[in-house]
Amino acid sequence: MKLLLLLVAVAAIANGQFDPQQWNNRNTIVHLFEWKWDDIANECENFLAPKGFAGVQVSPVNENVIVYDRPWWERYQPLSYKLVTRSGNEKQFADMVRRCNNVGVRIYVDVIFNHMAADNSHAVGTAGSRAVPETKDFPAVPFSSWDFHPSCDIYNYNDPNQVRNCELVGLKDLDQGKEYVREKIVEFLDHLVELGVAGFRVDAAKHMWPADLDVIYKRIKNLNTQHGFAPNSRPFIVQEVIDLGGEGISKYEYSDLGAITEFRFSAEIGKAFRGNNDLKYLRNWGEEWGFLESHKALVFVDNHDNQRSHGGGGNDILTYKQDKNYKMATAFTLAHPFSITRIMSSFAFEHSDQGPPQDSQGNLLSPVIYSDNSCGGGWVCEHRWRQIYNMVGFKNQVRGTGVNDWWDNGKNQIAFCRGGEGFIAFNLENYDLNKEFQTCLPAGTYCDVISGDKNGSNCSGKTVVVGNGGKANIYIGAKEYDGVLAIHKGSRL
Ligand code: QV4
Ligand code: CA
Repeated sequence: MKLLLLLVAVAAIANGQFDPQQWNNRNTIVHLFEWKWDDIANECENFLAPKGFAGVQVSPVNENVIVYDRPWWERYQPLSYKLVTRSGNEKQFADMVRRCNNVGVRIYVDVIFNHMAADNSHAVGTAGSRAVPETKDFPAVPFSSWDFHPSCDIYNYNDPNQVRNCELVGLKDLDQGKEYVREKIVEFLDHLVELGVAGFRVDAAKHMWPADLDVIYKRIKNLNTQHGFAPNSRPFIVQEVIDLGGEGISKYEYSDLGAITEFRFSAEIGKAFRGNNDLKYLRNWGEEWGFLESHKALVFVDNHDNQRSHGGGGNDILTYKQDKNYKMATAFTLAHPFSITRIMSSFAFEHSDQGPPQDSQGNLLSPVIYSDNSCGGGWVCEHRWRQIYNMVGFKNQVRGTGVNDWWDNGKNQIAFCRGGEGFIAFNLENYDLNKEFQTCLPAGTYCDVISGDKNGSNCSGKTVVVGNGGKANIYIGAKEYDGVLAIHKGSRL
């Protein structure tokens, strides 16, 4: 018995990095791209917790180079591991993590330790207004030229040595094989764990050797029990490895170390909901599509790179700019049991370098929150779109069930149940969907959470009457504002 317990404990530790460490009634992460820490703390309390979000991925937290015109991507050029950025300082960061954890919303930090800042002729200063680094000299860590790989360009992504030991767009490439470098990285990650974060998105993981990452991950402290984590909990790790096939480095080299950003999911869901691949094929959505196993894949319709054509992904990626199709793709993502889901929350942009909403001094601006839940001030807040946050609630309601009673019209109308907990239908045809369905739900009247909100016994959108035996007539007009309808046990009136 003791041996068995020991084995179970060892297995839990070995697999801990795949566990997002969320409250057990919640399961979706939102990336609040470029938000300030104070605003995220408010958002956790006022919106994310009440709507059932499980966590937030935050923008990089450590000091970065300041680039002329303040593009968003300056934050991917670290100067040190001091917790000071345009989003806030260490005190504000710590306060945010505490307040979010208190209401059951976990914080995941985007950490960059493949590289430090590039020699950058555009850089105009630093957060601490020190000199722009022209050499491999980062005194605030400190790192010096000893700690980096010799400079070379990555021009052949089929050569793993080059991808891992040369400079990604000129960014000074740290040598994680060196003991001192590992120590500095682990110090940084441990600091964040002490402050109560639940895990990390590891930037540019593909550009580091799996064996080095393995050492680094294993050394990180257990999560902070004073923030509500169980003793011996391991930080969740999701590694940014873009593997769309056909390159020298595969996601499978990293998938035993931690979860992976599954970019194929993003490409395929975009293709389907743009109408470039029939929805009927989604019937076997999941591993059979070449995706990683469910518990190892972090999935998203778009991310901060591919929504603006950085890092590849092709023309199929859907973003907030194709709103009707985007909401449908997101609804499918959240209705389906496959994988760990992340919602993108963007700022509006016209061109790919454009920075987040900011004043003339470059200070970030807060989102303006309207009474209908939406937001403005240059922020898009996809996570505040009813069709999206209500699907976060749907996913929470149907957790633990599979897909059943799949139906399709042989093309672009599909519907399915999640156990006896929820039902969803999609219409991407240019003709109406009007049909009797098995909804798998008990008889009653339900509020469609896409077209409206349930408020007590009222529904501000369409209602669906489910008869004895679970049958209901479902109507989604081709010209309707949204091409999806979703009902679940929690939306019963
Ligand atoms: C320029 C030239 C280079 C030259 C260099 C010399 O283009 O050829 O070598 O100057 O100094 C910015 C500029 C880029 C500039 C570079 C260095 O856009 O033109 O190089 O700075 O000054 C983000 C942006 C990048 C940005 C970078 C650093 O996307 O445009 O570069 O931040 O500020 C691959 C990787 C994958 C990566 C993806 C974008 O495998 O890991 O490309 N994704 C992650 C992040 C991403 C981030 C980085 C990695 C780097 O998600 O947001 O890049 O941390 O697929
Ligand atoms: Ca590297």
